[in-house]
Amino acid sequence: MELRLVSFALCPFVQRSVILLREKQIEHAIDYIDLDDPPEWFLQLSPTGKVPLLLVDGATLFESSVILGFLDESFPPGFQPADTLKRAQHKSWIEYGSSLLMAQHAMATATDEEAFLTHKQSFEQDIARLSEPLNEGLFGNPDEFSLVDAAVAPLFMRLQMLAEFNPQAAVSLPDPVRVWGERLLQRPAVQRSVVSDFADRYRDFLASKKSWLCG
Ligand SMILES: N[C@@H](CCC(=O)N[C@@H](CS)C(=O)NCC(=O)O)C(=O)O
Repeated sequence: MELRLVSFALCPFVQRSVILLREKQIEHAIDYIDLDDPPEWFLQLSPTGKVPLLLVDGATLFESSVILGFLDESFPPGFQPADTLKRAQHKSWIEYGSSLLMAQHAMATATDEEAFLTHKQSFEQDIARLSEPLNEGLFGNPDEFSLVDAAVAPLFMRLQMLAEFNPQAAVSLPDPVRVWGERLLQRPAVQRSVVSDFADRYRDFLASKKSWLCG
């Protein structure tokens, strides 16, 4: 199977797939595009105009959660629970992870202090909801990797960087969530899932959006 991932270097949704590809050591190629000036071939292939796309022997997959499911089911070992209810619950939390990524982006790109603090407060409430499945053990043994891990690790990476850019961006996290994030950030597949100058590019990107945090 020939796999080509179409990426924008800063996209957390693409990063989910890279993490899984690296965890499973699946051979793949990555094509980076500029989302401010997307090439025509990309617009032809992507119905939503969004990355990631995964090109599989020329067929096109879109939506990060679908790509995660395809890669997991096609390349053993599988990282999803066998139990159908638990598997569906994992998918629910992956979707929740997507909404957290959007909320984090809104917080990071807020252009004044008041808007930033409003976004931060609601983000802290939203991310705290992850304590519930963690406390219930829904995501399994901490040493077992799951697709939920791949889906939320980009969130923790950006939270850590934002706090380094500006201490006011440090969000308070309930212990189970904080520990989960710290554990994920230690995984080699997560550390190697972004371009080498990611932090600089991310800060420049936020500055270009007139982010209050990086102004
Ligand atoms: N629901 C999509 C979200 C992907 C997404 O929002 N990608 C952003 C970059 S991080 C994008 O391509 N934006 C371009 C646009 O909205 O025109 C997924 O999970 O794959």
